[in-house]
Amino acid sequence: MKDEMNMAGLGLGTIAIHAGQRPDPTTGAIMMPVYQTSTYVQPELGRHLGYEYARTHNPTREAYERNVAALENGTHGIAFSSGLAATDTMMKLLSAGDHVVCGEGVYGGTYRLFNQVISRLGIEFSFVDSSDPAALRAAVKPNTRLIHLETPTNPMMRLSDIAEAAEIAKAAGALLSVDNTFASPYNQRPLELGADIVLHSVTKYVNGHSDMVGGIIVVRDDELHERLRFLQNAAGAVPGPWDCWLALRGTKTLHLRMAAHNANGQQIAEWLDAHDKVQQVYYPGLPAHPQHELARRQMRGFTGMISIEMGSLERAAAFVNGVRIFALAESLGGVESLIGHPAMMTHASIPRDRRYAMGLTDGLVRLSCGVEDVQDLIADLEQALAAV
Ligand code: P1T
Repeated sequence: MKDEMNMAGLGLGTIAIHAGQRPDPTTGAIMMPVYQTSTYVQPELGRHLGYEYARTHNPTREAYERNVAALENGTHGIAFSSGLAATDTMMKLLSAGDHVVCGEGVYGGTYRLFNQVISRLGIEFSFVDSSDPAALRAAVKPNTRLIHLETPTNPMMRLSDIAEAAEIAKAAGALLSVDNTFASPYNQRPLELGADIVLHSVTKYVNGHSDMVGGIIVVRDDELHERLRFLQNAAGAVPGPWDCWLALRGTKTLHLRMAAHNANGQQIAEWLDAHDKVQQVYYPGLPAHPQHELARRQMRGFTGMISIEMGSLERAAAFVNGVRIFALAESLGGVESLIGHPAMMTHASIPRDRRYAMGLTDGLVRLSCGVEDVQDLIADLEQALAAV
């Protein structure tokens, strides 16, 4: 039976389809089976076949972890039951008395986890505008152990310079973690830019089909991997085998999906930018985006995520209630287009003043452009805007 393919020098599409997988040794099945089991029989006391209990090991999960690790150009993937479970477990690398510098533009649930849960455990946070390297540098303290960024941010589409943040982290003796959910490994690979940890809500672009919830961490360093692998098993927020299989199925088309998301996102952002009922468009692929140059340097494409300012809650509500192909729902990154109102949905747990300071107003609408035919998406947005 063929061994796993060596991925060195291969393109991302080939990696997406083949990395981490080999035909099943018993039957030759080309697709990784779903090992739907909680435990493994041991031939005799003191000897097992490498698998003892499914919280610790599962072959379907391992194939998916190897696959995403290769997509991120890392060496180890560690999978979790949700994006927040991945973030929560990563925070268990820290101890009471440690300090974290966190980009202020992180997903509302990440902010809630840090501000309402982890901070109660004696870990201190500074939330700063991480798009400004000077602000990041100024926030570092002698006990800073982690710098955590999201780039682009959800939903303001602000970027942080990962290479520069990696230098700041290194000088401080801290780790740099990057939530790469919005970009996906097709558009951005933080480990190549010096990050120590990359994290995904797999629920979004990595899986891409809105049919499971999951999270993953990818690292290159063996010792960091050992610590995170220990925590994965010790804290136990692992995904089930079916969800791992769905994620692994999703990654096979990551390169095809992302190329289509990028193309639709760019075209729709340009169309919205020219529309007189839209006051502002936040999209890194537009030359007027304040970090367009950084986006071109750090990213391969700009995704299907677009936020727009409609001017008021009433106008935003009229717009999101008027769409027919776009669906009003939380989440993002699936093949189908979604629309959301961050202030009342995904970012409702962030206090109003903090939201407004970031530009996350009650008039802000977020679009996750799927891979439908772009003229149909534009026609849908046109008819919904006409009613505003
Ligand atoms: O939902 P979960 O898989 O636990 O992932 C949390 C998470 C982490 N990081 C980013 C950047 C995210 O956007 C999310 C989840 N976000 C949404 C559900 C949303 O609609 O924005």
